[in-house]
Amino acid sequence: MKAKVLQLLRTCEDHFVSGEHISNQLSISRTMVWKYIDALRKEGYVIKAVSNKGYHLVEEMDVVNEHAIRSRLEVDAIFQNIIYEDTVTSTQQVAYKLLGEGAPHGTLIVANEQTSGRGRLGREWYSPANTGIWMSLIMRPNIEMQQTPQLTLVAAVALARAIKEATNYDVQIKWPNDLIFNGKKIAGILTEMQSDPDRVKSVIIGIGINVNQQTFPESIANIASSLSLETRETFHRVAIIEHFLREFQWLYHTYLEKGFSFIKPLWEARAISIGEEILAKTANGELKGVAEGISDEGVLLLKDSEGNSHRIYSADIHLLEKE
Ligand code: BTX
Repeated sequence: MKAKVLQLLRTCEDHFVSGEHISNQLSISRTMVWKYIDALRKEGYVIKAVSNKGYHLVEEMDVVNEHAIRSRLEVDAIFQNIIYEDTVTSTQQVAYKLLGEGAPHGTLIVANEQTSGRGRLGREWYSPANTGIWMSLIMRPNIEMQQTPQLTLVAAVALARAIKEATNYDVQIKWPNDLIFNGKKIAGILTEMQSDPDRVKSVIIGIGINVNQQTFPESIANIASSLSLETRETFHRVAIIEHFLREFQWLYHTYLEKGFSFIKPLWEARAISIGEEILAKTANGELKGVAEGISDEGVLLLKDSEGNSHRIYSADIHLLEKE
């Protein structure tokens, strides 16, 4: 209900909305309207009340919680099962637990802070409170197992587009899972698949976005940054989440319908490593060469100095000229 009150206040952004209107629209008493307004104020929303006029949402603070997200969902949004926690070990871990309890397709887990956020291969993901977006999506796509890595690329395009819409800044994608701003990593994606021997049962897509951090631990300060550090502005995390969910839902469904060929040009238009000399560190060793692009399946194509082509399914990519 709080989400609906917030939604009504937001749709009347430029003017007052009367308590009577809210009470009629939501079929609740005027006293209940007042209680919800009071609760929203306590969360940090600045809501002006003028007798005979009603309520006016003067300022939205960077409030992230379940109803702040729900109030911004499209009517046809698939992310109806929203779980918000203040502190978790890792939203991926929460997602695994919820999967065990039968969580539906389109479950969204968001945390304000992660104490054991993780990246690929068990690496640490720095996830301090109040400044970043740490979330996981549970999806149950009907795709082949080898297609799962494509979902990382779908999410990367959705994220780049969402950041552009919410902040007006362009970010780039480094294959397979990094978002880069001014040469530094501002977001990462971790896609984990659960499968039977022959089919994908579910996929957990973890997204970490550095939004308003002003500092980073020394160990990653030279490679990591936040949207705020790069632009000297601050951003509302919930607005970025809103745009991401919309973009991801649209791209995900279009991908399932039309295949990866629809995503490929959108991905390539934002790709940072293509045409560059790179070092790919794979589980089987290192390969040096020019990144030629991605295949129709989303696999990275690399040509070494002897002209041999290699298909890279999973690796860490280092741009040689710039690093
Ligand atoms: P990755 O393995 O590509 O990157 C991990 C590496 O990135 C680390 O080893 C470190 O060098 C660097 N790093 C650590 N923290 C940060 C940070 N905040 N910003 C930039 N660089 C950093 C990337 O893995 C995938 C990350 C997914 C994170 C999300 S958050 C929500 C979900 N829950 C969870 O535990 N993980 C995912």
